[in-house]
Amino acid sequence: MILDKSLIDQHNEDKHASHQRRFQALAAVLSDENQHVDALLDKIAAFQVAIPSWALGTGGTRFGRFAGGGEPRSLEEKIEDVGLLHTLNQSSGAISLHIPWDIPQNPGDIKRLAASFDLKFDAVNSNTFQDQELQNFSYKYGSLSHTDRHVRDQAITHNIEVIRHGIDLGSKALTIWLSDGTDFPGQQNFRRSFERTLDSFQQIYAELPDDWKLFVEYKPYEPHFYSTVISDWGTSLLFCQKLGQKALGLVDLGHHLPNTNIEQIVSRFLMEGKLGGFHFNDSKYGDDDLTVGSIRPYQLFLIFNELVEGMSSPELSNPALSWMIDASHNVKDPLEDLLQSVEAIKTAYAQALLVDRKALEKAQEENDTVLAQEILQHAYKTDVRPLLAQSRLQSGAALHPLAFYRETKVREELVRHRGAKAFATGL
Ligand code: LRH
Ligand code: MN
Ligand code: MN
Repeated sequence: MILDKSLIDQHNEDKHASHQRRFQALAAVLSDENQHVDALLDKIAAFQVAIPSWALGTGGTRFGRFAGGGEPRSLEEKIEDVGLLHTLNQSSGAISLHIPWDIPQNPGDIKRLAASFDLKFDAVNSNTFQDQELQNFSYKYGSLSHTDRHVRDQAITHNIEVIRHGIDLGSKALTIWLSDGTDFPGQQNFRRSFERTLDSFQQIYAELPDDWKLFVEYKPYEPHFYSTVISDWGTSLLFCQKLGQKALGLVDLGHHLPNTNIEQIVSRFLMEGKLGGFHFNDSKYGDDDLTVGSIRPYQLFLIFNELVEGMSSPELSNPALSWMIDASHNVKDPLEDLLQSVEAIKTAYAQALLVDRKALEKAQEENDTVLAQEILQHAYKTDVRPLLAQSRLQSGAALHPLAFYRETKVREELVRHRGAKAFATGL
């Protein structure tokens, strides 16, 4: 399905007058506060968040899945869906593939299709957490960390194949989330499983093209419940430091134990120049993969506050970051959910851009705790929605993507094209 751009123009015209009133009011307040509105709009417009190919179908739990219909049945249709999102918000200009869930059979065609929607390929993701039909060895007791060399070799070969797929598509990074771990005390020797994993990583790293990055994702539990090999940011950093310059940590917001201070982790990674990117989602209990910003928007803002500070600091030299959503759950229309997630990410980013850095630094130096909080919360409480809408308007996107999506009955149209029983493959 390809959206008719003139419908977006019509939508923007209908909403233009009320939007202008709200935007002009905000722009006046921001100018009074010495903010450069045009520079803010440029930064907001440039911020692109990649969409994972596995988020386009309704997610499930181990107890069930309630698919919604009209879901993409192939990689081509997944690209079409991301194209739809990008047309609506001009902020989702990349797709991230999980191999072998989404193998590009004919990479030339796939690349052309993506380019027709103005989409790039973000990091490619390997999968050694499931056994595939034709594979020789099982990952039941691990993959890159396995005690048996044959299993490790199989997992290494898979990762190298994923790099090759990525090269064909123009990706520039491989993300490894290693599910390896144990379920019971004593099951494995922690040190040896680390060493085996490092050896496997080194072999994969050796195959990375010069201009590629390797993202090392960490997670404290699930699918294993006693230990995981890459349990936390410290372990991820350790691997990255041992591997070399191209290896960088990846922060998935859902991969922390409750109440972890994620913004401080972000600051530490940035300090070492070792932050690679993000998997955005939100959670109440564990790796819930809920819509970004739906549970703890203030935490998201605080994370972006560190990101903006760290990425603009002349003392630091972290490489450019990769932004991706990693969320999918049981109840919402996945496309609506992704529109909400992108909006939440850009909201937190815009609010963080508003933080008066000089005043904050002064308050910190003078130990003025009250003022420091006031400065942060002043930015956080600013309603930046008209700023985001204006940035969309200037980029040719819809003023209100979600409203447009519903008004034009996009999902109904997808169900008509693909069928009520079209369920996406993947998770
Ligand atoms: C693991 C994870 C990881 C996977 C994705 C499907 O919980 O976050 O990033 O690749 O889910
Ligand atoms: Mn993730
Ligand atoms: Mn996860």
